[in-house]
Amino acid sequence: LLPWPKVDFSKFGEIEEKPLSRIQKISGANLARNWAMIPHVTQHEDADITELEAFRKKLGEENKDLKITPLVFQMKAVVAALKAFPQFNASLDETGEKLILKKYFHIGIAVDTPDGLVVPVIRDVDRKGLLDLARELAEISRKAREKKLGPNEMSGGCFSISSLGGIGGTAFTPIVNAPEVAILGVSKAATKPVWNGKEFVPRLILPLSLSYDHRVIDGALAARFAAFLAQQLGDIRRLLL
Ligand code: CAO
Repeated sequence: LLPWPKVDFSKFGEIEEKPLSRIQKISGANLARNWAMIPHVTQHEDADITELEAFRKKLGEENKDLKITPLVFQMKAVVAALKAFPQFNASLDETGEKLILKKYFHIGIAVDTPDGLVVPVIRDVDRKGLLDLARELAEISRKAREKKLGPNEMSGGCFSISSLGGIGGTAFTPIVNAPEVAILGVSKAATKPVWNGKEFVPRLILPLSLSYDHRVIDGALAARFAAFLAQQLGDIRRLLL
């Protein structure tokens, strides 16, 4: 690789120097390694969450003390997909010759903080209900923003979710959080006209972007995983199974 360009920017105009935070340096090194070493592909999929949103709003009205965002439903849908496609709940060992399949379901959640990106892990998502997950999500995002997360709260993840849905966007290409083999990016849900065979009807559509390590997962499997996820989110009866 060519060395990083060394430029005296002050030659061209006024500048200011700002050192990177400790978190930015650590996450930057990890992101750079993962981006360079993992052959990434991103599969995009749409989920119709019209019914899911109606249910979420109802649940929110019944539990006013809690903030129940779409993310907790996405966590449950991801666990269902990991169970159906165990290759996604896996890591390559350090030799790159063996796949380690995990029988537990710990999900990392990318949290944006003033000092940079951190990924706390919520353990045993398969064994927790939506309300417990909402409570835990609020707790870890608060801890993340107050820099109170311990190392054990940021390790052991099987799969990560990066939700930019509260901000905007229609799709993006998240970077796999090694040694995990896939990550789900979630963009902002929007009402779109959908053809139901007779007419266009307004439906709430959630854009999903699944990045995966192509050494471990092939495109057809990723397309199936993403379609399965969309199906889970599209039919809350499945999600509650
Ligand atoms: N579509 C539409 N609206 C959405 C949505 C989606 N996909 N996801 C969340 N929302 C809504 C929420 O319902 C909430 O609405 P109200 O304010 O009306 O209640 C609002 O957006 C804000 O949600 P939130 O961001 O506070 O909560 P969350 O559970 O969705 O996310 C957390 C929590 C911690 C993941 C988030 O705060 C965060 O930090 N996101 C950024 C992650 C990030 O930086 N990823 C990038 C990694 S790569 O650099």
